[in-house]
Amino acid sequence: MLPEMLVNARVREIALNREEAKLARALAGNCADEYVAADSPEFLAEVNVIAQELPLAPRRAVNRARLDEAKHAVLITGNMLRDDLLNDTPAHWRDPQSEEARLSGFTLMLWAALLGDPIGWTTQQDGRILTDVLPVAGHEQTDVSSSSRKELTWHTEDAFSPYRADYVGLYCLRNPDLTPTTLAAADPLALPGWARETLAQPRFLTRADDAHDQDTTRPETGAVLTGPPEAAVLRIDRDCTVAAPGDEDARAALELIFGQLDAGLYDFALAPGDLIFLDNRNVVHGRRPFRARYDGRDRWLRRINVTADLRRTRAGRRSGDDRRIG
Ligand SMILES: O=C(O)CCC(=O)C(=O)O
Ligand SMILES: [Fe+2]
Repeated sequence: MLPEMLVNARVREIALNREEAKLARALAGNCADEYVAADSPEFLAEVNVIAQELPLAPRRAVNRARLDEAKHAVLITGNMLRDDLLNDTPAHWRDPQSEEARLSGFTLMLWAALLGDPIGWTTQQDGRILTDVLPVAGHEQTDVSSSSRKELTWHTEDAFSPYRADYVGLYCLRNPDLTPTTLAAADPLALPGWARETLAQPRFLTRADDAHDQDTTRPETGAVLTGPPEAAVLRIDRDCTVAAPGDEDARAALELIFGQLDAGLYDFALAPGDLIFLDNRNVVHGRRPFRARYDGRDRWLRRINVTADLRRTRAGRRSGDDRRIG
């Protein structure tokens, strides 16, 4: 992360020193030796305990950030990566990966375990918990994370679901053009009172975005802006959220919050070794367009969804309330 890109004080940066980065890498390496995969059930059953062996100072800092209800993101910089061992950026997220990429998955899981538990979707990237964000040939103009030429429009991750993640973790392995991720938070007090009240009521429909297999999904009804003004909670997708049919006030209020988030969208470029946990309650996020090269050096992020309350997530799945959670 370049210092001049620290554009928003609400992104809480934790810079690892060399010693801390070495310790974290060694811990991830031990895990990679012992467990078959970073998202294997055996590792997931242990990761919250093992993560307590991460260095103390950054672990404390993550915990302070966790308790900050108004943060936009937690950023951990200085993670040790060996680009020379990564091999080519895969052409597709299904392709096999290098040992170094496998190790990076453990690194991401370990830091994530300080914020909650990872979850995946049976309808996304073949049900994987640890997913990859990389450009795929033929997807350039689509609305999924493997797009490139088209802006990935801002969204709450999986806004359609009451069981969406509390954090989206992105670990940057490569970003040759420093293509920015985008973020925006709401400012409820800058909206008229009637709009604030309308947005807090279940008068909006959000369909699942195209990253999900569409056959099992249905639109969900909900509010789009709730909680106290100083820590407002968003549930909104620029492309997938609409007002309930015939509800003119809801439509007008939605236009206002769309406009506010459009205007407030700011860039945040991840550099290799940066690991960011976007607060999926407080901010929407997206990605600026870029030109993929397909030369093995393309932008590559590893991604996980993290829930702060796994019991609630599991209860939702058991009740059949949400069949998409894996
Ligand atoms: O590529 C990025 O920076 C963000 C992609 C994104 O929205 C996601 O992976 O959920
Ligand atoms: Fe996203």
